Amino acid sequence: MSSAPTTLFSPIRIGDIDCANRIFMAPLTRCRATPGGDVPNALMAEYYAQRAGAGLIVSEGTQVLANGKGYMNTPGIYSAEQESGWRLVTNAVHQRGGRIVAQLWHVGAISHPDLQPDGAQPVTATEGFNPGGITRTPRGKVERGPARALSTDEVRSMVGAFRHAAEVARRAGFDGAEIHGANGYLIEQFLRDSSNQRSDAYGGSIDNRIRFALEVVDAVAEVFGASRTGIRLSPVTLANNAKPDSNAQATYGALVEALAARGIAYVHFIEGNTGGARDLTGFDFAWAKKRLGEAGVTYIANNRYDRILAMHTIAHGAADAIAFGVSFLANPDLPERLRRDAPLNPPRPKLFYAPGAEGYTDYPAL
Ligand code: 8OZ
Repeated sequence: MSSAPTTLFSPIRIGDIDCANRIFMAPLTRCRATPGGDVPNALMAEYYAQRAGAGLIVSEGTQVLANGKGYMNTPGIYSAEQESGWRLVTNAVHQRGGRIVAQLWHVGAISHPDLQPDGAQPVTATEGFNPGGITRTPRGKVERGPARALSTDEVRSMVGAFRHAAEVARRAGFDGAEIHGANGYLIEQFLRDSSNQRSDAYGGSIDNRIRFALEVVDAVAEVFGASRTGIRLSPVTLANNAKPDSNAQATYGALVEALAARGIAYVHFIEGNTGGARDLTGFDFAWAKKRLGEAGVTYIANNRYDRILAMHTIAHGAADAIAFGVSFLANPDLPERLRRDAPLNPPRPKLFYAPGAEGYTDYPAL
């Protein structure tokens, strides 16, 4: 029996989510939520609906708690108003035949007191951990400072916050949830020994450092089912000044084994340094693809893919789907353009995080 070869344009079923093609929209922070309650709105619904031709849309990072916020005007996913706002988004995407999962996010130490309820100190794995760097708050540009360690009880509450956010996402009509375990944010702060020096059950050994991530996975899977739960990982990124783990292969390898055992829908890998060179040194991504594949877990690849690299990667079975970030932002009809090998709109980076429709919903389709 012969079957058509798998291409970038072939449908794929990811857990229980049916996707029309393997050209996915990567999560992209755009800072267009309505200020005040960080509420998703009609403009955001239009933006996502324009991109419904993606096999799967991963929403921008959406904070699971007010203290999980690290940038101005990122949307939340914990309040009743936010649930209604997200309902606009999921309805608009579904009406166009698309699929969308919510990316559940807590920035941990990447926040700043100016962005916290009551000007509180941001929270993280280790007392005093300071990722450094400059961020923008309502006061302008400010330097990040040291965060405080979550107590063991607070870590358990944080797992509950992810569970609550998944419940909001499910009621809002999302097809599933992706846990943001990448790019130097809270979950990655727990994973790496460079940012986790805890001495309780959530620090020290690899089993302890991956515990928080796995408890979050299990909590989200209780809400959506494992077949609608994914996680994004960046084993070797330096994003947000993240320092490498002393043994990324061992740490992330143990996590991949545990995720394979759980049979979640997918793992979404940032290959190399986020938005930077595709230097894959430090983690064996091909091993992860093979190990997850044996367990029926989809491998989504991301980081600076273009049409040719994406087509070759799918044809060779090195990934099951490819997530495109900047090119999807600038091309609402990216799958159609890749199909036809049509030219792409150039992105306008100055408007990536600016308010309003300009540089957001005004990129033309073919
Ligand atoms: C760019 C700007 C703000 C946030 C990430 C959520 O790196 C982000 C992000 C990216 O994962």
